[in-house]
Amino acid sequence: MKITDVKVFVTNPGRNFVTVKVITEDGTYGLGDATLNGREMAVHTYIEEHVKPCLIGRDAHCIEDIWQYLYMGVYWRRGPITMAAIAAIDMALWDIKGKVAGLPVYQLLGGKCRQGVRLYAHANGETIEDTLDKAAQCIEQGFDAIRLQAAIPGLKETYGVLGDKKDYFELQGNRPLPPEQEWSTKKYFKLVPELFAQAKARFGDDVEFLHDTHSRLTPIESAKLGKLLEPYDLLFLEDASIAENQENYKLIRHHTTTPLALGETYNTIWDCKDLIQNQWIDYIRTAATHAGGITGMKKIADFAAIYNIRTAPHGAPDLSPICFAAHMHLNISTHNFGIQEFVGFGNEISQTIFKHDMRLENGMIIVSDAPGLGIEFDEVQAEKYTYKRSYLPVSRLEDGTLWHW
Ligand code: GCO
Ligand code: MG
Repeated sequence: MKITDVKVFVTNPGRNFVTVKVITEDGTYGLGDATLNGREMAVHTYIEEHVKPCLIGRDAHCIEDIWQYLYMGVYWRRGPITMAAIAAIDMALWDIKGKVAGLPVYQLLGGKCRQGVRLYAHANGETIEDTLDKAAQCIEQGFDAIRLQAAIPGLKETYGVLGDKKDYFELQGNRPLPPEQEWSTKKYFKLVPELFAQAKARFGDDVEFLHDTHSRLTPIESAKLGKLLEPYDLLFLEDASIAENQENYKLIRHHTTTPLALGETYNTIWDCKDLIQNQWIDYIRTAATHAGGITGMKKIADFAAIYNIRTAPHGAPDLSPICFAAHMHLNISTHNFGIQEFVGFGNEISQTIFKHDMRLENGMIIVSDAPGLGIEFDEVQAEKYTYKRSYLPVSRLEDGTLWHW
């Protein structure tokens, strides 16, 4: 079943998404997500110039071989741009295989391990009280796992809170140059243990809480935070410290029993190898779009399973609904799946471009039974909303030193 064309679209229904369509000789096509926040056009060019010409004429059924051809066969392995390109092609090929078989992709991955996919929602606010009121709304909607982020008093903008923006699309969609935010570990420590103390006092044990430090702390500071949060029994603490040096987590791990999660920026199994085989983390958060698609994610999940580490795929608004659909097929069929991050199905315009029949029920997603990934992309509608350059923020300490964002 020969590949006859590969198309790449960059659309901006409020924020940028890179979508890939692989078309075969009988007209069957598959869709993939290649969105790389703030570097969208680099992936677009990579696919157009360096991937598409090599795929025309290849057999769309040879998913693993094409994955290896684009990974091992390129000499310049790994990296976010290469891996986002591979990811999108890989998702599209799984979509095609499912459509040809007449089966949803999760059936090709081994079938259902559970009835639905457990989610964690986001609650964020300008104050602790505001954040907890948002958490109460999530509980009313049926969620029993909630990530809490509150604005840090005295700092210019805080990661994970909306400020005066109405949603994540408005927050992240239109920043033609990187905005600057401030960081102070001292001010952060004044807020965060108190946030979780109040959450526990207000909601008790029925809800599980999570938190994303977004890599702002040094390893010993992360260890301290983990210890301070132990009484509140977090489901996990995410990205406490950066782990380019994976050994950072050895130190954190030895000081705290707060479960640790990491990996949303990782591109391959090699980025998390030491973390997994030393059991320094509890949840691996790679995303299909950034870690080589369904094929890449499956390799990581199976490796993690040996060490009792569960998956918790990244679910930020900068991953398109195609990635989310791919995650659903993985999550429902992966035995060591833990939990999926969820921030809604996108804004109204985005929902007219990406169409699917995934259902949200009681804090869980009921996965589509449509053949393939079960998602459609309206090209005509997408073309109305053209690419707009937009960047993630950068972070500085109060004295101006550049810091991890
Ligand atoms: C999360 C992430 C996001 C990232 C974003 C960057 O846990 O959802 O940390 O908020 O910052 O995906 O592009
Ligand atoms: Mg995160």
